[in-house]
Amino acid sequence: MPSGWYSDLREFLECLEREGEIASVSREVDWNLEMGALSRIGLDRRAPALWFDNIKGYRRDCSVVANLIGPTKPVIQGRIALAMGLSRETPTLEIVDEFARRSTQIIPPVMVDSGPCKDNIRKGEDVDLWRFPVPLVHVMDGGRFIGTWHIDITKDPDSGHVNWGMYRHEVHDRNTLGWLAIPAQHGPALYYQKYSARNEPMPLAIAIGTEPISSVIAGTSVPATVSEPELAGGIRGKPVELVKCETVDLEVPASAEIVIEGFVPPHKRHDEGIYGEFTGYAAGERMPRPFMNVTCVTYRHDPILTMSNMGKPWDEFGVMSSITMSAMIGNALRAQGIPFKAVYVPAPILAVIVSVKAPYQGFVQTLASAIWSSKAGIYRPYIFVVGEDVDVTNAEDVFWCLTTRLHPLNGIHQQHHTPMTPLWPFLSHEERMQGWGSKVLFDATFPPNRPESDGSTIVDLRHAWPEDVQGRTLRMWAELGLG
Ligand SMILES: Cc1cc2nc3c(=O)[nH]c(=O)nc-3n(C[C@H](O)[C@H](O)[C@H](O)COP(=O)(O)O)c2cc1C
Ligand SMILES: [Mn+2]
Repeated sequence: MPSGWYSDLREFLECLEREGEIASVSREVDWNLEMGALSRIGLDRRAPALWFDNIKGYRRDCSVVANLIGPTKPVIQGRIALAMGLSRETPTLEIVDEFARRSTQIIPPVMVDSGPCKDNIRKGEDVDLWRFPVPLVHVMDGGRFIGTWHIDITKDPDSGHVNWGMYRHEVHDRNTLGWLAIPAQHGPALYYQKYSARNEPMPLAIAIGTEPISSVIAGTSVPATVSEPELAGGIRGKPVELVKCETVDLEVPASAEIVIEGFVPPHKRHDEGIYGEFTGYAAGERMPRPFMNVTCVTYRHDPILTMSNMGKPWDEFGVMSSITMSAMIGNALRAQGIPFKAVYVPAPILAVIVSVKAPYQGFVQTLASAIWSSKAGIYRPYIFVVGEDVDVTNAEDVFWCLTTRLHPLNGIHQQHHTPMTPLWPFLSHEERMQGWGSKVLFDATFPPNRPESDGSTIVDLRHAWPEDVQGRTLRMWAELGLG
């Protein structure tokens, strides 16, 4: 069990070392597909995170950490539990509950005068993003992506509200970066529209390699009314330390490994993408998108670049979101007083599974509407509602419920013309171009007024034997030593 909180990425890496959750790779590895393939193998085998410090063609003073929050054994979210200061064997729904509980407290950030991220400062002509061993992760990627696990910091030009997000960044050249933020989903894409309408460039700062919680919060769907730096403080139980940028009016975590500052010019576009994504597909097209002119890069001595390898489940986004989205959707339902037993959003996070005991006829529709109107729920095209006896984290249990309680005609409710993300693999080309999506609710609950005589009595250990017989036979089973 780790003690205390991590002030920077390096302290978290020390914790992972103590827990056997990170492995050093000191033999030479190529940034060109080899780091990508090795980290994919690590995800598939639920192996420790990987720390590459000998990258072909690069000085050894910059290393790369992959799979920081990747899937683990025995509990898939073990490293995010460690990031939260919990035991790595904490059961999934306990991590979700703890995240949900802490996310209702806010702890504002504190400003500091300087920090390790200012060890080295390179401005203007001295900016060279190729200095860092940026990986080409998948063979289908449109380029090398430096931003795959980081914080994007932007400010609403009207309200001054600061947003933290996480959007992929392809390196176009030594001082130009790609930027993909999907409008209906993200504040920054709307901020950019406001700056553009005024013909002004949008300031953007990217902090790579922060203490673990801040980056997790950047990748979490947080309502626009909530401040991510304050939420990160709440989850950590300790404020985030921020420092001013050199060339833009924004603040970044002081202990970040690498900080990239610059502006997204209005109206201009550069071809961007594609990238192998968390859905398990490289969906969408390489097409003109906004980009960032980099004005300054600051970095720690011996900087560590974090790299996330998106792809077929499980990847880091799936691991992280299975905790954070489940918690945020749960909190949205609680805020509206809508009863439920458990919510789980497993990778690839397109489906929300909720267990409930429906208190009245039509309740499931209200539940689905509430999920789809919450920030974390907007882009989940599938909702599966199951009975409260079902373990939402157990795919076999969920499948049993779906294939026995879901009425093939009456249990399926579709919504047309909903907002979409181009990353949804099932969309037709026309839908992608027109920006239309659709959603579906699968109601696998027995109606509240259904008589037991209609065959809804469950036959498992808990329901088919009296409690005293269950207890007695479980003890007998243990004595028999049958495992
Ligand atoms: C590694 C990683 C890369 C991501 N890249 C993008 C991206 O390029 N574009 C995007 O719209 N969302 C991306 N996401 C999802 C967003 O980070 C997520 O939706 C988050 O809620 C964004 O914050 P916001 O709600 O403040 O915009 C990515 C997530 C992760 C973990
Ligand atoms: Mn955000």
